Amino acid sequence: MIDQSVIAEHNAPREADLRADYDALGAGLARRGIDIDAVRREVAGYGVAIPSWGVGTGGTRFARFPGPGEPRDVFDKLDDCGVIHQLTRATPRVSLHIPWDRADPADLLARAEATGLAFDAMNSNTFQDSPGQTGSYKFGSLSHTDPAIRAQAVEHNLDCIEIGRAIGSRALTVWVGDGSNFPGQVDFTRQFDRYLDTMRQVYAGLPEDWRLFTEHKIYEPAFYSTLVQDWGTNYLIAQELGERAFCLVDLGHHAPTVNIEMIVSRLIRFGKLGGFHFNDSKYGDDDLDTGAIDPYRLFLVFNELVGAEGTPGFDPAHMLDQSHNVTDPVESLMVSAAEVQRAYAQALLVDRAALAEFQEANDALMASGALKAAFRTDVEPILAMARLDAGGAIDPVAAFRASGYRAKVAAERPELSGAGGGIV
Ligand SMILES: [Mn+2]
Repeated sequence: MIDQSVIAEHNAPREADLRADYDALGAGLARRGIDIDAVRREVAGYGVAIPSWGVGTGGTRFARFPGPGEPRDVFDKLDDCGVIHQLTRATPRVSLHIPWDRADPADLLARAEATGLAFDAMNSNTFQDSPGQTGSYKFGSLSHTDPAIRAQAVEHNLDCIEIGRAIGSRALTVWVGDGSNFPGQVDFTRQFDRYLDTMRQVYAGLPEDWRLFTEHKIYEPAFYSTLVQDWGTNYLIAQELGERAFCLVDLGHHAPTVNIEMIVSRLIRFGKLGGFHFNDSKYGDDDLDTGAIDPYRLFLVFNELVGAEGTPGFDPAHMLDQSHNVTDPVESLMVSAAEVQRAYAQALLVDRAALAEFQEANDALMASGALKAAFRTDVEPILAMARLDAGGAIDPVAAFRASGYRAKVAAERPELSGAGGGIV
């Protein structure tokens, strides 16, 4: 962890300017009937989970270029996640991935406590073979033609639940790579029926206070057909499984022109929005940093979420899920957490009464303008003030660079080939 005095030293010369910027923004928002302190309190209470695999350098199908001081195991990952939360105060939970993060639950809890973190959803992995595994997932997992391999995949998911129970997790996220590469390779209906049957067994093993999230993805690793390819199939699964089954929306898992905020709205309307994997994309499942390509789309997603606040049972989980190939993962995750907070803060500024009036009057120009007025507002002083109040850094990346943390862990962590990366 970073010594708190480093953060105080970083904040001291920046605080007066921040307070001046915050007061100026507050005066402008007050003229719009918005209380800046109320927005700041909402932002301060908002958290987005970090995926454990995100703190390692990602990679592509072609290569992976590891950076210095990469985490060697789940405990190093928790340390990095702890630093991200220490500086941003926006990432209080970590999402583990089994088997990559398998460890004694008591040790996991101890390190989480030491780093000030809690555990978010568990993620199962039946898209690759693990050492010691009997049957191969080359031709699928939960939907495999071989009942023994399907049973093995079910058992793995139940194992993830057991580990999660021991460390205080309350959800299981299931994403499978099952699909096909050739027309005719699989029977769509029989494959889906096999998946529904195995997922019913996983659902039956879910503790009463847990939720099950299924994640759709349009393509990859299968390139002709994918078993859970879109939100429609995902919704059917959640409907079939039961009331504790929900759909997880990964922003990158759609065709480039798909209207994701509208999918979010539909899932909210029918009580099946489980949560998000935030990232950004230009072409496909690019896993670029959240808000790096299309921050307006991220804002429009949050506009739907803020609009739905107060809906009974509405409690989506929020997590980052991205791959860092050319940046320091800790820096990318800090910036991305702020991008999610920024979209949330901007969505809180939307004049919803005025927007509803414009919609009723079919005033398209003014309705669009109501959204743009919120999106154009620079809310950075609100985010920075929320961080400062909570003991975080006014500028997390600058504070991280000043801390020397990366050089320190680079000296302590010998490079391990093949560790860390993963794109889900
Ligand atoms: Mn994902």
